Amino acid sequence: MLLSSKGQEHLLQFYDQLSEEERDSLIHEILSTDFSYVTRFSEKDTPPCRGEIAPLHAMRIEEIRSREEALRAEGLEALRAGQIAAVLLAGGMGTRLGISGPKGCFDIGLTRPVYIFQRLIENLMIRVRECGRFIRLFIMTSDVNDRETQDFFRAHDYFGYDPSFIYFFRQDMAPAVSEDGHILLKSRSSMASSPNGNGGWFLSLQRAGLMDVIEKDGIRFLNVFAVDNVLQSICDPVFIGAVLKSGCASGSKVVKKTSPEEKVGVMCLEDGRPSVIEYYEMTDEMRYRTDAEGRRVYDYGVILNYLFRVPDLMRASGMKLPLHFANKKIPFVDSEGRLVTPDQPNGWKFEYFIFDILKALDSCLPFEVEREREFAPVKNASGQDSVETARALLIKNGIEL
Ligand code: UD2
Repeated sequence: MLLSSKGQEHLLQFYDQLSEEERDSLIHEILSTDFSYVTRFSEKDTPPCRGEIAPLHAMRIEEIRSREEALRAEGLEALRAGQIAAVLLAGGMGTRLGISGPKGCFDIGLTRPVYIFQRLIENLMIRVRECGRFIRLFIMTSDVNDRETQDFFRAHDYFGYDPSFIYFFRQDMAPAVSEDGHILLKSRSSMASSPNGNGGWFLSLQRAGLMDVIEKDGIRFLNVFAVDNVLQSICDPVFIGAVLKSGCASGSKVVKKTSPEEKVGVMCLEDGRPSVIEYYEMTDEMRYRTDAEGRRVYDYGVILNYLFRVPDLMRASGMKLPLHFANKKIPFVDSEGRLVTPDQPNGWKFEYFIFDILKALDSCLPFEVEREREFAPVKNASGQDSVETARALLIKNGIEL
């Protein structure tokens, strides 16, 4: 009944051939699947229209420097009062890097092991020492890497962090579908699925029951960041102070673009609300537009380090986020039950993006940081944003590898 109303009866095509255990597991999977992704599949052909785009001014480095002491003091006070927690997004698959395990377990060291998770914890420890207390750290994993991630942290003694301040939670999974919207089977008794993108983090955190910790501790802001930036500055008191003083519901660390053509998403206003416009959505007129002082107005790219005010997230969490669709090669079993590994994209994965949450909030402070000091993403096996470029930046920042 459930399946026929969704046009997905084929999920039971091998049911008669399954063992009792496999049947139970398939039924459990079906009952715990969120079919709203499939229902929204038709949105793929009608991407939502963008609203009116306008510049959103960033707090620039010169201004930050001139107010740094006061901003730092305000941020440290909030940290010392336990009002800030960190959220590490580590549910992704690391496909571009070409590794099979969790990205955070990747070793970027040269003469000693330097794991990505280790680098992040080392950076967070700077804050712990600065504010004299451990900071709550929520780590989002997914079904594909949860066990390995948790085992890795345990095996490395949490890199010196107090484990009672670390909370792992799993992000939700989304089913993967064929070109015509049918959920693919990865085996006769299991559906193909993938993590539902980094925009689902707050719902998953709520579902994991972690709002209890947040409420009990009086945590007011969450600093959410990506696993792949090995120079990630976490719970930066100056950033926190700036967002607190601005009264904004959120903040976003940004870097000045290297050129108007750089392929990064840029902070802007959309119908008066904070938003990110992707590089491919920008016209040349936007790329080169300058203000009265000759500065380009769409010049600050997001690096995936955000501060979100908790009550505003709660208010926004009921809102429907846009769904993004990625055309991928997805292994599946055919109608004969044979596993097929396609060499061309054969289906679609669904994802929510974190920056779409910004639009559901009233305000955001873009906060400029020095790229060379805070942004060393490890995304690709070679070339731009690769292990080599990240290593070079770490060495430049005096970090031994
Ligand atoms: C991300 C941002 C982009 C820019 C860039 C800077 C999004 C959608 N894109 O691009 O705007 O800031 O970073 O480096 O925010 N993740 C999960 N679960 C998922 C998918 C991703 O936890 O289902 C995590 C992943 O582990 C990583 C982060 O999200 O920590 C970004 O991953 P990505 O590869 O999807 O985004 P990317 O690098 O294309």
